[in-house]
Amino acid sequence: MLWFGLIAVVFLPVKFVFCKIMSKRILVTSALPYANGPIHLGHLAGAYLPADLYVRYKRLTGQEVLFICGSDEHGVPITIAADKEGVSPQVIVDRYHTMNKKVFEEFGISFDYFGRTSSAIHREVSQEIFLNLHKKGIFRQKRDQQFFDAGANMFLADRYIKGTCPVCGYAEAYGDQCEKCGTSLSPSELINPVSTLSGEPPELRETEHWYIPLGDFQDKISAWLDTRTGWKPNVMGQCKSWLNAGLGDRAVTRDLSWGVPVPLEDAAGKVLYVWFDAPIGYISATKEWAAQTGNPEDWKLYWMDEETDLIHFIGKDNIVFHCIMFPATLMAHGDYVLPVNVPANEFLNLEGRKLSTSRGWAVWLHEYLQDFQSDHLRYALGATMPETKDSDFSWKDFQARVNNELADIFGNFIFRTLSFTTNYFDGHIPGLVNPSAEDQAMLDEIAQTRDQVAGLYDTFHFREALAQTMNLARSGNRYFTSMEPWHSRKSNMEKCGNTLHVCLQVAGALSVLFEPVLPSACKKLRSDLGINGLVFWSMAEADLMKSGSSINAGEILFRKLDDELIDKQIKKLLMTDQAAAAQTETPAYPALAPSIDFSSFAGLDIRAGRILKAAPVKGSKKLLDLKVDIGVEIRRIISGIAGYHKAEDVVGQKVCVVANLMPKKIMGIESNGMILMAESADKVLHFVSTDAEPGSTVT
Ligand code: B3M
Ligand code: ZN
Repeated sequence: MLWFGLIAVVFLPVKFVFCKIMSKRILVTSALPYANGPIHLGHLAGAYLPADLYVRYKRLTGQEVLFICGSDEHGVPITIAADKEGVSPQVIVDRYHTMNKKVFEEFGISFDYFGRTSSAIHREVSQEIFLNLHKKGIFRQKRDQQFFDAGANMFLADRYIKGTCPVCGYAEAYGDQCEKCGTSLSPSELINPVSTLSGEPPELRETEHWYIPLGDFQDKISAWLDTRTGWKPNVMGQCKSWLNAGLGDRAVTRDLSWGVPVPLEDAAGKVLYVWFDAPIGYISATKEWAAQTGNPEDWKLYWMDEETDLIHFIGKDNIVFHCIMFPATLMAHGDYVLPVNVPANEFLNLEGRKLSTSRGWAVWLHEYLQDFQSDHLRYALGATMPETKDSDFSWKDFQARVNNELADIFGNFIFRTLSFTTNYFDGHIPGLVNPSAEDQAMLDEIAQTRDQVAGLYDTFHFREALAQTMNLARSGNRYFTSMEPWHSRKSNMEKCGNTLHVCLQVAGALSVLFEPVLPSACKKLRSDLGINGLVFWSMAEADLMKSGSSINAGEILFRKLDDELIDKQIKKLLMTDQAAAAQTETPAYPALAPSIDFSSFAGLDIRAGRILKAAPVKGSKKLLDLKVDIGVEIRRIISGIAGYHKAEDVVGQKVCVVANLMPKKIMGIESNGMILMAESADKVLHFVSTDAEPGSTVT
C-alpha cells in the first residue's frame, strides 16, 4: 500500500503537468434552472448530467475546467409561481434555490460555483452590460401597443398571456413560446390571446421598450457560426433556420416589478428581460466564484481570454438564446469570449409521454433519492440521454440498466475478481509472469478502450462513451470465464495468477473510466482496490495495479432492484396523473344552473337555420355580422364568435337560432336572434347544428 502510494505521488504529477501545458482552459456552463420549482429527470438529462460527465472527464485528463451554474430567479415563471401561492417572488426563489442546489450536490453534479441571479453582483454586471450597449447606441427605443390586463393593472409579458400557436395550432401557447412545437413567439403573434390572470381577452396599451436589433448582427453571427466546428447538426440546423428567416428586433426590457431594474432614469417600472439577464448570470457567477477563491480577477481568465473554450450545455428550447441572442449581446459588448460549442440535448419523455410538471408526469429528483442511489440514475440516464433525438425514460428500462448492466456486468466482474483474489491470493495482487496471448489481448484492450472513450467524451457522444466503457467490463467477464481460474488454481497457479492480475488491471481501469458517470461507486471501488490520491484518465493503463499490493473484497457494488420497488414508482406516477386529471377536468365546466318550469322553456322559439353570409364587424375582434336563413325569413344576427371562427369558414354552417329574442343593438347594428353555441372546457365555442331543414323547430 505504502509502496503504491509513493509511486502515485511521484508519478502522477508529471503527467498532470504535461497535460496542463497541452490544454486550453475550459469554461462549462449548464442552463440556469428557473427557481420556480424542483428539478426533475428531464432537466437532469438535458443540461446537467451531460455537462457533469464532460467536466468530470476533462478534469481527469488534467485540463483546467471551471463548471458554472446557478438559479435563474427572474422572469414570469417565478412571479406566476409566487402569485399562485400568494407569496413574494423572493420566498419562491429562496425555497427552490436552496432545494435545487442541494439536489444537484446529492446527484454529484460537480459545479465549481452555483450562483443566483438575484445577487447584487449579478445586478451590477447585468446593468453594466446593458449600459455599455446603450451608450454605444446599439439599442432601439420604441413605443408600441402591448397587451394589458386592466383588472390586474399590468402589462402581460411572456407567460402572462396565452393563446393559440400560429405555427401548430396548440391552444395553450405562451406569449414567449409554444411548448408544443418549441417555436419562440411574441404575444402579438398569438391567436385569440387571453390574460392568464383573468382568462379575459386583454386590451392594448402603449408602452416603451429597448430592443436589440438582431438584424444588425445577422452577418456577424452567420460568419461566426460558419467558423464553429463539431456542432451537433440539430443545433446548427436550428441556428441556420433562424438566420434564414431573418433576424428582427428583440425587446430586452419588460414592464414587470420583478427583475433587474433598467439602469436608466426614464425607465421606472421596467426591468431587463429575463433572457437578457439570465445568460449574463454565467459571467456574474464566475465573478462570484473568483471572489470566493481570493483571486477576484481570475474570472477574466475564463471570459476575456481567447485561450478559453466556453461550452454551454442546454436543452433544445434554449438554442436561440445561447447561439444567437447572447452571442449578439457579447459581440456588441466586445470584451467577452463566444462559445466554441453549444451541445444542446433534445427532450426526454417519460414512459412514452411528454413530461408535464403541471400534471405531475415527472420524476422529481429529491423524491427519486428517497428510494434509489444517484449513480443508478446517472448511469441509466447517461445511457439513454436524448443526445440527437428525443428519447424515453421508463422505470422498467431503468431497472434493466441497473440489474443487467451495472449489477450483472460491471458489479459481477468486480465481485468475482475481488473475491477470487481475496480467497486464493490472500488479497494480494499476483504478479504477471510470461503472459499468454489472451492475457496480453485483454491488457491491450484497456488503453484502447480508454483512448476510444476519450474521443467519444471529447465529441459529446456520451451514450456511446458509456456503452464502450461497459464493453470493457463485458470483455473482462468474458476473459475471466474463458480463462477458468477456478480450474487453473488447482493445476497451474502461474496461469491463475496472470488471470487475476489482468482482471485486477481491468478493474482498476474501470474505476477510472467509469468515474465520470459513477463517481460514488468508483470512489468506493478505488478504495477497495487500494488506489489512493488524485485520479487521472491516463492511469487507465495495463500497469495501474502494482503486483504485491493488497486489495479488499469489499461489499457488492450494485444491488439489484426488485420489481416491487419499480412497480411502486410506476403506480405513484399513474396516481399523480389521475389526481391531476380529476382536478383539472371537473371544475372546467360551470356548475348546473337551478331548475326552471316547463313553460319557461316552452317560451323559447328555437329554429334550425343556415348561415348565408358572414363578415367581420368593423372595430371588433369578437363579432361577426351574419345573414341566417331560418326557413320563414332571413335574419341579420350579430354573433360573438369571431375569436373562434373566421367569417369565410362559417358560410353554409348549419346552426340553431333562438328566433324570438327581442332585437338588440350591438355596436350600432340591430341583431335579430341568437346563434346557439356550446362552450367546451378549453373555452372554445362550437356550433350546435342539426340536419333538419331551415325553419324546423327545435323542441
Ligand atoms: N431558466 C430556461 C429553462 O430552464 C432558463 C435557462 C436560462 S439559461 C441562461 O429552460
Ligand atoms: Zn406551436
